[in-house]
Amino acid sequence: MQVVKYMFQPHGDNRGQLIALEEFNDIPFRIRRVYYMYDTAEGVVRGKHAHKSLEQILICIHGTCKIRLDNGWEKKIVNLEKPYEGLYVANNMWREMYDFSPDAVLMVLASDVYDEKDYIRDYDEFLKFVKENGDNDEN
Ligand code: T46
Repeated sequence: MQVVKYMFQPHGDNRGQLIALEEFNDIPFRIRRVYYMYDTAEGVVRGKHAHKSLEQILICIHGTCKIRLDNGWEKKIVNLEKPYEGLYVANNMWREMYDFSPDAVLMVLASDVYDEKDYIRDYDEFLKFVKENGDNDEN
């Protein structure tokens, strides 16, 4: 499983840093939704689901957190620690977000609007789905 991390270009000057993200230039899909989570309680694990078709980029714009990715064959842990790095999370990928620092703000750019029907929230159902839908360890 390849972990795809984007390193965004900061536009820095003596006032500080600015990052601009444009769909199809910096982000590989049309951005149809932005959401973010903050004030995450200690010890919490969020996510614990996959999406059938949604693609996302996760950016920890403040603080730090960890992301566990699982494509049904392999698991990887990714640290998000910088506001200029974005983790691409494809569809058919189980994700868990955890170890949030108290000041963490995790922002997500999503390729579609919110749709509960796109979620797979049961791990066994996820394994069945990826195995039936022809995904393999190249993901
Ligand atoms: C994902 C990970 C990285 C909405 O009303 N609209 C939205 O766009 C979202 C994302 C959530 N909600 C509501 C649904 C729930 O009542 O907000 C509540 C918390 O959502 P959820 O439990 O799904 O949050 P996470 O952190 O477990 O997962 C979220 C995304 O849902 C998911 O797509 O990939 O972040």
